[in-house]
Amino acid sequence: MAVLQIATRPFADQRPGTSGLRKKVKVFQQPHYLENFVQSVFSAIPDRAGQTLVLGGDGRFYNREAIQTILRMAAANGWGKVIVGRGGLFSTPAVSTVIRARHAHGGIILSASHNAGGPDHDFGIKYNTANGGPASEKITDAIWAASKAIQSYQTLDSADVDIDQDGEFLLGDMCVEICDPVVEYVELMARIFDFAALRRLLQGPFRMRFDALHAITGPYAHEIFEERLGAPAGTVVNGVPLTNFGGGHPDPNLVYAKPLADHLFAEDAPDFGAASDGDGDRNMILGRQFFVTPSDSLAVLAAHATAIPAYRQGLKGVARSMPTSQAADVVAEALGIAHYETPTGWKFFGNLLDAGKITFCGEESFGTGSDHIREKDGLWAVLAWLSVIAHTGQSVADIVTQHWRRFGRHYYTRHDYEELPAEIGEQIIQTIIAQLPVLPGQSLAGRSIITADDFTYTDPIDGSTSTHQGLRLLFADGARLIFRLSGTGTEGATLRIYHEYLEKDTQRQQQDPQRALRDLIRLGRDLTRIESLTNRKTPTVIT
Ligand code: VG1
Ligand code: CO
Repeated sequence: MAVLQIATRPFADQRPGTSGLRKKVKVFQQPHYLENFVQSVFSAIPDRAGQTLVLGGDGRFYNREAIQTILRMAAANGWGKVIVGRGGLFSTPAVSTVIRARHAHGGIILSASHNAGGPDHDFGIKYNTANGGPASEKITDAIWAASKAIQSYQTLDSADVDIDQDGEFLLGDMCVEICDPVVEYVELMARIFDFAALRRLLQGPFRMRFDALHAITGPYAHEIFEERLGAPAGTVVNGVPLTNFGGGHPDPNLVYAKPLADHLFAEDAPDFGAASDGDGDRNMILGRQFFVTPSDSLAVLAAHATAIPAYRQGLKGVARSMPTSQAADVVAEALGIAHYETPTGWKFFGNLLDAGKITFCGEESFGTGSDHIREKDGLWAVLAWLSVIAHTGQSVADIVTQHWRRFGRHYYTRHDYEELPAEIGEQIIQTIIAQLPVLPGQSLAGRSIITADDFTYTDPIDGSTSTHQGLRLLFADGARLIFRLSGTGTEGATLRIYHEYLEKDTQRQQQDPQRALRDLIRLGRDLTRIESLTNRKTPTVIT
């Protein structure tokens, strides 16, 4: 089979965002667009010859076509072997698992995660390195640089291969292995958790529902909850992955996973509900008539970590992304372990995990995980919660309210304004940046501001610095108001406003967060002038 050198020209918009390159499917379908980006990824990995690559995606529209293109290009670019999940499928946590288990050099994940799928929606591509985690900014910058200079790409003159049968075959000089995408991941979960104890829980009167939102976790959840843990058939709903996720947003929050939320808030609700996102790395946790914020979830799991066999020795430390509430910090201080604050995006946890500084980490955006892999992991979080429930014998609501009584409640809410005109998004951020110097010392929303800055992070392991990671207003009482533009959207700009304060008074821990945070919410609206600039009276999504 001949290697072809195809001439091309750079596209100006191939800069990876918070988590890889995400664009409309139509953008990816332009001639050479996917190929240019894949070649730029390969060019950023000069030592790839003869190495192993893991490849798979969340099954969204264009997944199968992209797999064929990438296989041909991988063969032409000298990779030794590519391990592909059967049908071209792999969840993000499973890719991370397989990279580590098989000592692969890296992996390519095809997903736009929580963004909608289908011919008119989103596609995405992300590169992970040998530790199983998202490529560092150094590598994504190299990919971006390569994409701006590209003149040609290499591919193979070959027919499509069969990705639906397990086995190994040669494509040019490269070995292709098609494997079960579920097995290795499930084995890892069985090593971390006490499956016998979870089986006892799920085979008793305890009832749960897992909503896979027609995304990638369906096959994994069926195998874990129904096959291995013996939960009744029907525990997993929407468990068949569809290329358009059944027309919804595969985003596990109260807005996009509303049917699950409604089910858990109904009269005869089950004890526990959970959902995951398009690529399986996010999680939403619900109890009967109870929603657990992701920030609280990280803190609760940290406080109860020793209930899980793999963490019985305790945690080395915990980390959270900057906009995530400080609930986990309070637990870390009580446990006498270190805590870290990183910018948004899982790639920033990689060095801390690799260096053994932290065991658990999480983000407010429904991401929780541990050092078992280098990605956030939706089903891991669900199994962790089930372990805490099995261990304590308590309901989700009791576990969380007791946690608040002990550590205080971090009232928290995030307001998203999606699909703003890009220049308005930029204008809002610049307006706040202009005010940063005069804000400290002022008293606003009934509290005094002590710091107002644009968050800069210096990685404690390699000393690298990341700037412009979000605007922070820090108040004297520990409250925070944070502003960022999303780095994963594909349409205009998405403004995220994060609000938080700590309530230690146990008599005042049962309020509606929107009410408890109303002064900060109003201040956020005023400072952004969102209503007068955009005419939007309410956010698109409130979590
Ligand atoms: C969002 C979240 C961030 C998360 C990222 C990828 O990024 O806020 O916490 O790491 O999505 O998650 P942004 O830049 O839009 O705020 V996933 O599940 O979409 O890979
Ligand atoms: Co995701």
